[in-house]
Amino acid sequence: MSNRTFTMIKPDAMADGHAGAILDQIIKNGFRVVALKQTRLSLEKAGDFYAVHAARPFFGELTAFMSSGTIIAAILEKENAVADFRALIGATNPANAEEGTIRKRFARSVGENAVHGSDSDENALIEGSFFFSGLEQF
Ligand code: 3AN
Repeated sequence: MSNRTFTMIKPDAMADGHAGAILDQIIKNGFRVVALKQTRLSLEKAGDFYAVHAARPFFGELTAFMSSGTIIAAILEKENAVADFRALIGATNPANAEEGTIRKRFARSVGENAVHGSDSDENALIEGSFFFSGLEQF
């Protein structure tokens, strides 16, 4: 079990002014910031990042949305990071997310759902290295 996960604050939450509150909630819940940057994905890069979803019907919508504005990408550290972070962000569809979770508080919809959280240790590593070199991780 690894102690790191990867997150993005998505364009909806950035545009809605929630980045500060989301980072505050993450840090107050015991996650240490290993790496962090504001950036913007091109449509092509968004497609690379979400390649596992290429066959899903929402792929075009997802990549268009994820390249529609700036994001904040971060690697986070905590014991049991992947599972604890998934619990903190809540269900993919904010309508089903528990009260107080990041998606319940800040997401607009299932497609524009405020934050990404890795779904496994393996993907956390792959996704973190998509955005950050070893020299950028502390
Ligand atoms: P999660 O982000 O909770 O792991 P996944 O892996 O099922 O959820 O989906 C990846 C991303 O694809 C979601 N964060 C969401 O932005 C988008 N997505 C998932 N389901 C839908 C849907 N039915 N319609 C539009 N976008 C979706």
